Amino acid sequence: MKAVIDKENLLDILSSFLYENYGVKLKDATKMQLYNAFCYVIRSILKNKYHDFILEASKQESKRICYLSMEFLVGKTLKNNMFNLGLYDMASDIIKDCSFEPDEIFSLERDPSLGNGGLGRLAAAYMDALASSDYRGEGYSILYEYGFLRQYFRDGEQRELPDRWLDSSIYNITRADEKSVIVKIGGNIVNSDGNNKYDNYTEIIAQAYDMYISGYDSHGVSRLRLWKCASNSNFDMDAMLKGDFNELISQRGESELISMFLYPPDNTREGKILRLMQQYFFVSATVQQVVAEHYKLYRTIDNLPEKVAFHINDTHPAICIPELIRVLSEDYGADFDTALKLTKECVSYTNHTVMPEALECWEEKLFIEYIPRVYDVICEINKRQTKDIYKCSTREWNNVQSIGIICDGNIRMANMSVYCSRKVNGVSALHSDILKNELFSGFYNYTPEKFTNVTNGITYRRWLCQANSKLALAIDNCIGDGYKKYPQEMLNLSKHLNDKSLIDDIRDARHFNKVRLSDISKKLTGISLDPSSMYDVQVKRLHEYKRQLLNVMKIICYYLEIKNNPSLDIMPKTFIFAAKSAPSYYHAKRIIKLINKLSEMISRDVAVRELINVVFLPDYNVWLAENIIPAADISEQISLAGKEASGTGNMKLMLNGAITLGTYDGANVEISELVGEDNIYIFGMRVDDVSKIKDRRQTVLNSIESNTRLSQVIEFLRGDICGENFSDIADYLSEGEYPDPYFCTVDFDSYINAFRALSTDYRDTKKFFAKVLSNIARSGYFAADRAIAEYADNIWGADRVEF
Ligand code: 26Q
Repeated sequence: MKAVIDKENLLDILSSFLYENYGVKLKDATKMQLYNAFCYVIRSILKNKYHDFILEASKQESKRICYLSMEFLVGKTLKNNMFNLGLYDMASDIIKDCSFEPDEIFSLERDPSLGNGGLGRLAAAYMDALASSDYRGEGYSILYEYGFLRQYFRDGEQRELPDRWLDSSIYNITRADEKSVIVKIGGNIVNSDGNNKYDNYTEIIAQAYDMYISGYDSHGVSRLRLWKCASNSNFDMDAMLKGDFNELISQRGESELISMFLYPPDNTREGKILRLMQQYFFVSATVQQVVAEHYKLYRTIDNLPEKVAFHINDTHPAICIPELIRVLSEDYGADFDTALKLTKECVSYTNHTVMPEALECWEEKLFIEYIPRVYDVICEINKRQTKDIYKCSTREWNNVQSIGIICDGNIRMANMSVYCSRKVNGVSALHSDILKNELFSGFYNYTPEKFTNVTNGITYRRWLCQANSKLALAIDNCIGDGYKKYPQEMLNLSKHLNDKSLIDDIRDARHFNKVRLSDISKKLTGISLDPSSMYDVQVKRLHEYKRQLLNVMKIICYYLEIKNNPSLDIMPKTFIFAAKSAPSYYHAKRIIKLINKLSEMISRDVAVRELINVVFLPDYNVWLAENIIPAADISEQISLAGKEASGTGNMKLMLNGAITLGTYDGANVEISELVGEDNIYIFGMRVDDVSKIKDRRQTVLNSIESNTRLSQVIEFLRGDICGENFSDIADYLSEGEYPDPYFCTVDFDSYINAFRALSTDYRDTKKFFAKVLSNIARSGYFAADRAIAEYADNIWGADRVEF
């Protein structure tokens, strides 16, 4: 691809920036000065490119795709923007000429962790893909002052530190000065002379900050608008929240509380007022602004659905539905039914979870108190939905119970989102089927055409070309680099499954990445890794359903086997974990401690430590993922079937040539269909098997009783593991009314067998690397570019800006 500017030009701009700002020549610049100079260049190129793009998009009246998400886990952006602008090689040469390594410069940027995990990373991936495919994409979220927690361990336990990422110099978020919006919260609605009047409310100011994300080899640039809260002087947050929100209030002024920090999932249905305020704050600012801009341009709201799509990333921004109805009717004079109709044509909704405890519900009384106008709108929507249901005379009361919006004093956000959206999608084929047949079956009966699937995608250029440049080079040499723009071209690799020199290159790349990861591990934990061992990787949020515990049980089983039979001929293995737990998630935190203690125990045991190494890398984030994933041999995707909506780590690992060891869940199903059963190791119950289980407790107890290895593993947990006892986890697996709720014990045997088969196959290098190559060759499907094209065609009805 052609770079946006040539090298001479780039050198000129860098030099004059350095001279004007620091009085130094390029060659004498410090690391930080050089970093700032590159930030300046990239920022100004992005702004210009965005300006040109929007000019053209406006001429063509291209549809605005407004992607609303509480989270955007963008990762470091400098390298990505350089790469996408075609400046990466040029910049690397310049940096090297200045006697630095490119990564030394890129590492100066903080990793903005404005997200918890998969859902946030997906939103960021889609910003990149929208721009790369020349769609007019706009992300909307909150400029959190504190990102997701930073994790460290003390005596193996997770401890948390705040992530005050905005402190350090963030090069590419700039204030869009004139763009403030007023959001009104609290107060009450009084009826005087037959008219409703909103009174006694509190005004907060939403200030817009923008980040630009360049597409790859395209004209497109996405704009991510992050709202920051500032207060008017009459603001009394303390009173608003009535002491609900303790610690931080006392330490800080009240004004910026709303955009102060990102919530970790709390795994309970109990809502937090501050989180509700965050949701309303950013969707209200967004909706008000977008509609105002639309009206200014077209002088009508009738064509809003033609020109604007609002997409909600799970239900967290679902309040945009009643807010849009409110704005259209209160501010633009639409009657309620017209406003509802327009809203239903504008909004679409992606569901990311089927776990009942993660479905958002808010108590009615919170809405009445904090967002009374929104509450009134929801009541009206609810009335109309009930009427709709009764219009279809064959449906009965049961249905209202399952699909109703307001129920037992609660507002069910998922039901409102389905009822008011043009399209609803799940994030993998299996997950979308579960939505249709189980979670939203009541809705599916009425409006089957609303439901669709878009299997998730990843920014594969980041995960392959940037994170694993050695592998990318090997691929370039074999099939050219057209796949960087057209990911399906990766399929051409499948003609080279027996190409010895390609396989050697891939092995070399992997070895290089393994050494790189070992160095990082040494720095972070003091533990080096043996690059000639097999790297078995499980990296993702810590959650019971993801079953990190099952992986631990496998490791213990292995450990016991070696202890019993020291002469066993086993290939050395390194088990790598990285995962953050929500601070209040007791059980997840115990599993973290178990892994850390097991790691310590094994590393002290001379009889086994040459064969097994367990390491838990702290503070998992996008940067760490970029260093772990390219080094992996095995990708652990072992959730209980039916629980993982899709997974995206599974795709990143596949793209980097790791072999999946997984259950038939989420996007593992699609991976398995693409690569074929010879190139993946699937084990365990399927969704149907899980739902057929009648007596859950007895099934678990039978599994334990019938398997000696398994009972030994559970017994082992009751013993001393580096000064700690994990009987609570043993009990969790085997005692009480609901033992082992995610069926680790039931899938244990089949998991161990699959792992054995995989370990055996790993020893045959030729055979193994043919599998590696088959996986890489078929990973093009998981490009976010493909997912975005599906969203545009089947959900948003949006066209690319033409150039
Ligand atoms: C809820 C209430 C209060 C505070 C926080 C939350 C909250 C925050 C984040 C609830 C859920 C999330 C995140 C969910 C998530 O990341 N889901 C994952 O989405 C991925 C992208 O589609 C899928 O690949 C994963 O399977 C899914 O688990």
